[in-house]
Amino acid sequence: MTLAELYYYDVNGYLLIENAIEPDYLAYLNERLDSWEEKALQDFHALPKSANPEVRYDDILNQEPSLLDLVVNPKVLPYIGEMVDRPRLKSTWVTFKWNGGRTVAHSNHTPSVTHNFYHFNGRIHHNLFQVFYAMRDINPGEGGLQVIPGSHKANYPSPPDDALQEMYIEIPMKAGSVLLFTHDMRHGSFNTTDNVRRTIIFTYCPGVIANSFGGDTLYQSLFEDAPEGSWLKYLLRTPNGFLETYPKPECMPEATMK
Ligand SMILES: O=C(O)CCC(=O)C(=O)O
Repeated sequence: MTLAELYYYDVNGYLLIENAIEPDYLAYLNERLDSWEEKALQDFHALPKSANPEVRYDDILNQEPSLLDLVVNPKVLPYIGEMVDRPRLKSTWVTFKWNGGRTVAHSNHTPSVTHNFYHFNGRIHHNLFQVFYAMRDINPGEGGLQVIPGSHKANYPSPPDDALQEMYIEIPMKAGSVLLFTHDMRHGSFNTTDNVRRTIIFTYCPGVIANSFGGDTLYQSLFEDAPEGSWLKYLLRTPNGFLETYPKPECMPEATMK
């Protein structure tokens, strides 16, 4: 990470990186996701009329092996190495959002609960580091993430969202770009168009944090198949308090301070 990127990320809570997925890989992933979207459309039609027009498949990594290379995307790995302590992969999901599809604004930041805490102590530390890939262009109104820049450092608890509307900015994205952000930053989204928003989202966390569901062995079989000594194996390891359950690769992607 450059000093400019560190400064931008620390102040705002997010960073947009364009061309984060090689064009051939992006095309291949989108081909795979076409069948998921067909399935999602059926699931969407089965939803009650009053439901949020969104279909989300959690734990997509165990169901879609084409995503494995994305876990160790060389364009993103240095940022994970720089900003997450002893990182591991916690959650993976794909989301399709139709017109009216919404994620209500939220964040896990509190000014006082220290385990929910983005902080700086000689370097940036995260609890939850979000890696949000646009698989198609997300133009204004098409469900781009809406964020309150800097809210990951708020010292007061969030008032009701109605009072905050003017503080949100929306982040349009090009297909193949990635938005890195701290889950402490307040964020949500709303698709007001007829274009389907297609995103893949990964959460990385420090090795001490447990999976949200699926238990410690969520990635066991992928871990076993991953090459010895690889970053993939390391990121898929089980959590275990302050202990490492697999050695970190020696060749850490270090920040290039410019
Ligand atoms: O899918 C969205 O728009 C929201 C994603 C989100 O809330 C998250 O990554 O924490």
